[in-house]
Amino acid sequence: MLNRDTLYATIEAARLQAPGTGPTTPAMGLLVVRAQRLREFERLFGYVASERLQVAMADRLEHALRRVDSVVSIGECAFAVVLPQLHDRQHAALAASKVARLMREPFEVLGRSMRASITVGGATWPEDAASADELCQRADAACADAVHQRERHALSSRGGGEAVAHDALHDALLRNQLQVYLQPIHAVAGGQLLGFESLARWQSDDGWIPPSVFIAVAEQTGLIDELTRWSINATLRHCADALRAQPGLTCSINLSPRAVLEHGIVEQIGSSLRIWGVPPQALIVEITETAFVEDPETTASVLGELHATGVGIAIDDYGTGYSSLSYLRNFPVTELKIDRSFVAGMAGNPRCEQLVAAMIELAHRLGATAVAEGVEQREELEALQRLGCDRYQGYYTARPGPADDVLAAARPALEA
Ligand code: G
Ligand code: MN
Repeated sequence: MLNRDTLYATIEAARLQAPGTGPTTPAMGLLVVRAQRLREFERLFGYVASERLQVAMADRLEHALRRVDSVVSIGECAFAVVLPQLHDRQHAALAASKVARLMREPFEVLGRSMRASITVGGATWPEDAASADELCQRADAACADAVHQRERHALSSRGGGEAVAHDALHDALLRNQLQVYLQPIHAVAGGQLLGFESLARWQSDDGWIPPSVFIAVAEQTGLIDELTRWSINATLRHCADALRAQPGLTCSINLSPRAVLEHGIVEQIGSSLRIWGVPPQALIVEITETAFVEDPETTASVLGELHATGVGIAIDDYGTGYSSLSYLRNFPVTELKIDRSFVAGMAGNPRCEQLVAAMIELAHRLGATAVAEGVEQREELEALQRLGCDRYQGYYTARPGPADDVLAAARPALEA
């Protein structure tokens, strides 16, 4: 009995229950649960046994799942499980792993305890698929992948498969699909160009992949050192020209918390600076406060070494992380980058303006520069002028763009 219509109707119903949050948040998921090597099982235990196994599997699934989930039979000892209202992809991965674990337990069939080899594949909507049919295909393909990789469960590799993601990113690095975008940074008072922040962008064959995604992939798959090396070299190559035109400019680069912990990062930055003829004082390394969570001692000591070579150290997205002031105690920060949420909040919320004022003062008392991120409106810039902020960047003045274009557009300012 193939209940394809029932299954599609159940999937459609679950899609409508979707909480409908951000574009990367899966709204629902589908698991395909299949007993493998059924013929072998039947040879061992008889035909009746596989019929009973089918019933026992259904029973176990029904008991394991949430009330909102539904189980639909899709074949011999094969089921689809529709999971509405997922929080995120991890939620689907947890469900797949839980079901796979439960299916490993022996089944009581015909008075005997027997084990079956059962694999679970999962896919999420809208990440992996645009239709019920595609979702089923993806989950089924993930189930086949699991068998192939000798795993008990797998999620569709389109959204999160590490091996696939690793290969794609590696390939992108080789094929120069990654690009440096630059966003100009200006003086709050006077408005002159002071430097650029470098942002990595990846236009894959399937479209733009957000940095949050590919940086996470790089960190998870061990490509972070390669990505960092690429990013430093590509950035410095672009900045070297601009710096020749205006020696006082700075060039800011984002380092992921993991990249800071990679062996030899200080030497690597030093050698890239020499290769491109960029003085260390022109480079600012940006890290988020989260960098101090995983391994605060090593992070602080690496950044201390880097600072000793003359490179500036900025705390990025300041005020949103696990803000603790303790790491600032012994740490040579040269720049605080006030997160754009505070900047955007200033207009409607006087407390935001007070917080921005306090962050600017904190920066100054530490001998650091205060930089406002994400300035989108004239009123925000005016408030920053009143508050004595040093530098700003944001859509109000300039969006990030391909390095060559941004530098070409800045040429008159540079030569002025
Ligand atoms: O974490 P970090 O501050 O490095 O993030 C920089 C990101 O912020 C970039 O992806 C950039 O495109 C984005 N960005 C830069 N300026 C603005 C802005 O004015 N508004 C918004 N919403 N985003 C911005
Ligand atoms: Mn940044």
